[in-house]
Amino acid sequence: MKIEQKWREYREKINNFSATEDFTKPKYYVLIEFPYPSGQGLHVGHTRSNVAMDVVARKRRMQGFNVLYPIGWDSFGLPAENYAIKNNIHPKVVTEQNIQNFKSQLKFLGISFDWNREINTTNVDYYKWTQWIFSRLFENGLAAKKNTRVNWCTSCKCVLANEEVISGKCERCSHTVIQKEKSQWILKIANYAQRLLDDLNLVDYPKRVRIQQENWIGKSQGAAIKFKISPEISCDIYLEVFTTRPETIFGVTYLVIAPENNIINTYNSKIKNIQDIYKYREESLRKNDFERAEIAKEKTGIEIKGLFAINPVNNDHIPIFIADYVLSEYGTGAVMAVPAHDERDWQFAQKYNINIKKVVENTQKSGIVNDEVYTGDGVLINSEFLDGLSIENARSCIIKKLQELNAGDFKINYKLKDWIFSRQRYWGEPIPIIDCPHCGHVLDENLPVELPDINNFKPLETGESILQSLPWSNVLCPKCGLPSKRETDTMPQWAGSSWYFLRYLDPENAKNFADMKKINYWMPVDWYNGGMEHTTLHLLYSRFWHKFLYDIGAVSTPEPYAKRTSHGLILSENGEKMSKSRENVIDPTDIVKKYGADAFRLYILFIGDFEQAVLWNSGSILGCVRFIEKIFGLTKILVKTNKIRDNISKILNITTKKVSEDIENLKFNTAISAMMTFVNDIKNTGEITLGELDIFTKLLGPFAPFLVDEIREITGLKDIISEFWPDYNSELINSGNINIVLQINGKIKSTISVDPNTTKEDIIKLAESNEKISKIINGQNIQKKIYISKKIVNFVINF
Ligand code: ANZ
Ligand code: ZN
Repeated sequence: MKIEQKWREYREKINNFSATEDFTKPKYYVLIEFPYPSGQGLHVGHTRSNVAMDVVARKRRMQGFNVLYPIGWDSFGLPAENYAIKNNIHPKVVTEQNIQNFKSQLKFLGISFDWNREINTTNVDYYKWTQWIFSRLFENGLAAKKNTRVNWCTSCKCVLANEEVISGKCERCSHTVIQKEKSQWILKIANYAQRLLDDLNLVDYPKRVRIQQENWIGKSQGAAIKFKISPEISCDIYLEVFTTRPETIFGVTYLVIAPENNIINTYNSKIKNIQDIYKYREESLRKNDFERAEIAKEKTGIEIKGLFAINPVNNDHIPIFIADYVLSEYGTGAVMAVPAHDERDWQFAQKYNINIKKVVENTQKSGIVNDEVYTGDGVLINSEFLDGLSIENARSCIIKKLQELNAGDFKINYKLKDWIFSRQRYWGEPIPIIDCPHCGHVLDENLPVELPDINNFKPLETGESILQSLPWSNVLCPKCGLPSKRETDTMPQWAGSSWYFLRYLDPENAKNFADMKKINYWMPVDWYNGGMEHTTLHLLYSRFWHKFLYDIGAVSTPEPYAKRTSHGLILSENGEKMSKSRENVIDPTDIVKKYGADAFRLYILFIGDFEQAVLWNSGSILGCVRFIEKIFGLTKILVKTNKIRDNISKILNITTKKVSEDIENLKFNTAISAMMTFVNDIKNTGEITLGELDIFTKLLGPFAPFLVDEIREITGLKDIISEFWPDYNSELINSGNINIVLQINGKIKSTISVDPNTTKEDIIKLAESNEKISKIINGQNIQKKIYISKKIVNFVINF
């Protein structure tokens, strides 16, 4: 431990991990999600990403890159504010204490961050630029105030974004979320939906991340169709529906509108059962979208008596219902119901005894399924001019017809909604807008708009921020001078993290958020690792802001992150999520004090596949402690020659290749086992040469930096900082190997090259995992595996 402290101080003093401003060097930008400095401190789960990316950063430095691996604090947000309210202490003070705590924890672990670029979203010098970006969004029409139904947390007294509502509950406090009508700032992220989708082709994201982004954006292609309403009160009033199945229009037997639909108010004098309708509407407004859209739930609704709709293609008169399974915010908030071919409509029609008209025939088993809903492929029936057409052909045909009739057109719809951007809380960036009775919303160009220093942060009973009650909010309009009111909503926590990776490039810049030369050099981020829980919120928001900055020429790349990876959670020993309330949090500092930072680092990487969730196991760390002792033991059998022995050369090359590749593929655990194998092999020979130790410690350096610094010093090897990552010789790795032919049912499919000492079991395993073979045998019934010694593996399969 003393050794570690010595090297910790040494590295800090000579500043080895700062990125340089030498823009002639190739660059590499490694990023982790900057932490929210919570009062609970860092737990072992948080460190998985930091340590893993530290290995990457250290390897890249040895590969000759100018590496940027920065750290900062995402420090606005509710927990600090709630704590402040409860304990009567300024959130700024709480936040500062938490940061100091996190900082010492991270330094203890020996993460090679560039501490000279530390940022903090609650610093005025930082949030000035968050406000600046908001101002540009406002100028470009992408920020506006809008009356919307919002998710309202009854406990936090705060608006939540859709992404912050989990199964109808507040993500933070788990209290019930209700719907409330409120005037809110929104950012028009939906305008960027298509580009956020398209540009996934420009980046290297894991499949699971990509799919989550695509689903969240939720693109649907179909048609918007207008149905006339009778009796008509005005020829411009239609019910417009959005459908992904326009070809089923002859099967429409009713329309359904969301309870919020305006038609009800417009026609209230014509509706015979208006009182019942109002009652139903009131009841459904109490539910949130999550409850309403639940597929399993029994559908409810009520017919609007006195009105009917007219099908534009055959002039059928059809009833109109209101039902809360139709969401007002999706599509047009109205649905043409085709009970024969849509599950929900079918349930609804059964319940309310509505006609079911079949228009698609299942050509595979025609005539069999008559009274069940059919959602599959087939040909059109009962549909006049569409009869006999395939679904695809019928779709283009009907849209043409609707266009002719002026009753409909192609339509693309996205599930991605605009981003509700205001919070009625104190501890956030003030929105730099002044509301003037004469000029409307006017930008306050005098940035930063600072949060006033106060000592009571409790929101008002009305749910508004305390800022509204302060003299601070009374200003004169910058345009006309009339007494006006400042915007007292603040930004959500997602604001500061939507652009932080840009501030790292130039954290002190007072004229710009970052200098363009630096942006040109450093962007995009080369490798960004973070949690799966951030793939729909933070990743999408920050991509949106970056694209906007790109559009106004403020950054040089359309995408912020070239490559994204994601780590699995570290769970407590009994499989629960670690949290203070469960009292199962493991503090890395305790482990480091007991076993050392290197042992901790090795263990957190060795614990299991980086991309999968794993259970923490305090006992297993001893294996890593013993590995470190073994490595120290090598210095006792050291032979002072730079030579690499012939019988060691091959295993050293194999280890180098394995460690080099495994780091790139996030297989830190198998990289460490390869190094363990190497150490055992070396021990068996009874000695190690200085040349061998040199290469081995270079491989180990990114994983266990303190140990390596010490060993290299006492054995007279050069400081690893000035050394390069070792190369390997592929020819040597394969030399002396034998080729094994892989067959399936006696036919040659591939070959593998193996060491002649490999066991039969291992050879069969290698054969099974061979790319060509595994593709064929996957999911098949293997009857026999035949091994002909040192020559052939043959899989016998009954296809
Ligand atoms: C007629 C139809 C026939 C439909 C059929 C489906 C099957 P996605 O894929 O999610 O975009 N829909 C439209 N707006 C809705 C709303 N506000 N609330 C609830 N449901 C709504 O789904 C689009 C389909 O969901 C649309 O296509 C519509 O029903 C329904 F055999 O129209 B469909
Ligand atoms: Zn004015």
